[in-house]
Amino acid sequence: MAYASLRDFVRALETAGELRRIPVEVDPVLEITEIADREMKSPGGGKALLFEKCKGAAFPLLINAYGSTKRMALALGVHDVEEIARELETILKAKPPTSFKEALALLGTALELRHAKPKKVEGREARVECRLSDLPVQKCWPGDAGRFITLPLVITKDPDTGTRNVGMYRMQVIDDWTTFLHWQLHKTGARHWRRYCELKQRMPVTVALGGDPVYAFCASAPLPDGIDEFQLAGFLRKKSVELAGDVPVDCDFVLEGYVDPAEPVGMEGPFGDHTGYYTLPEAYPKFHIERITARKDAIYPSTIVGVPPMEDFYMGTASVRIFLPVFKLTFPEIVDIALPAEGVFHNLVIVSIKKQFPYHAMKMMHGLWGMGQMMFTKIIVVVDADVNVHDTREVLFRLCANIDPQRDLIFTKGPADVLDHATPVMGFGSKLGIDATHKLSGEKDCRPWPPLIAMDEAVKKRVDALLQDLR
Ligand SMILES: Cc1cc2nc3c(=O)[nH]c(=O)nc-3n(C[C@H](O)[C@H](O)[C@H](O)COP(=O)(O)O)c2cc1C
Ligand SMILES: [Mn+2]
Repeated sequence: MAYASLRDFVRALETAGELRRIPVEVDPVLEITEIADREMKSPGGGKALLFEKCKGAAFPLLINAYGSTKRMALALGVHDVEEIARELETILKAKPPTSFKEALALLGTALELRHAKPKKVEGREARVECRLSDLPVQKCWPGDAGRFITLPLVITKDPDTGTRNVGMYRMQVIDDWTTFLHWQLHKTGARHWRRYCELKQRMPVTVALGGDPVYAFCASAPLPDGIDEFQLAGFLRKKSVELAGDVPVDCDFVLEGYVDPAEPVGMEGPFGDHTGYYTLPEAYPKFHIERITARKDAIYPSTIVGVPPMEDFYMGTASVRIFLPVFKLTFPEIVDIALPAEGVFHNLVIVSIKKQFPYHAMKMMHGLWGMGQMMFTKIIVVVDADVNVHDTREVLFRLCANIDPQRDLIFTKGPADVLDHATPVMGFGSKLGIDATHKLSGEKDCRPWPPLIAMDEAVKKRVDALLQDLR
């Protein structure tokens, strides 16, 4: 189902009892964070919050709109994100692709067939001109360098192929017409920018905010370079994204401008980040804005990141659920994957596998480290197929019971999340793989493996009946 606008989604949240309106004036400088953080940390992720009066700004602010399993599904127009995973699995099974990239390319083809390809249209909603200080951009945490736009759709193009990319890269406000663009080293926007630098050409950049909530989810999803996020959006909302230029017509705000490769980079940050720590200042380019327009009824979408659990956990989890069928094509041994909130995406991945041969767990680790943004994963724990990876207690029990540290741990190195402050060098670090599966006879240094204790099914049934009689 497609939402006609962000306002339309707000109505859906309200109908579902998932929205709390805040009618009193609240300051986007720190105060909204304190309220939103309490909400995000309340059981199940609390509710979405609509701040109707933001101090010093002309527009309302929506936050925590994705911050629960239910709201995340609602944003994607389904009851349960697993519906999308199943649909994707059916499409992929029709003509099994041989790689992750091919799988997504096939997805693209499937989308074209169902007319989910973006559609060019003329003009958009009546709009008003504005400047950045009209927007309720948050200063999130006390140590932040300033105000940061946290849910932007940063739209850029590959200068060689013209291929579009939509990435979610935070933007630190410098003044009314300038921001930083925080596209990290490994992201597609950064690759486009490096190419413009080589060509010594001015880089056109358009940033959109709001519109159908599906867009922001797609901008954050780990699609391979070359796959258009708006194509995925069309698939998810079962309706083509209507574009005026490269911007969905229903977006609430549109910021048009450029990055100049001739201009020296500046120091962006610090910023209270996903990691739960501040990221220290690093060099990033400046975005020069030439024009900002807004819908008359515009709502400014925002989020905060920080000590987990936060709203982005639900966005990341939805990505993993939706793309699990794609992972399984390359790795049919995978049963399930979990990225616990405490691991903030890249620190910890737990994967269960149907173990078929000696050292299978090691093959799984290397496979994951070689797949897209999974390359950033610091610790991978592999468990047997019967372990519920979402039950951290069960995982810890098996991990502690099944490993001989010397035998079952592997260390390696590779690209790391640039936000990880613990790595010795930015963007590069060591990795730990823990094989917590049962060991097979072909594996070195292990004795015959004992069975896990479990009661006979027949006895369980008899006892169920017995207890029923007693009640
Ligand atoms: C709330 C939020 C904020 C994010 N901020 C950034 C950021 O500032 N810089 C960045 O490189 N990635 C950031 N990300 C992650 C990227 O959006 C994500 O890696 C995405 O897949 C990148 O798309 P790309 O492969 O098209 O570059 C953020 C994600 C979320 C959910
Ligand atoms: Mn991309």
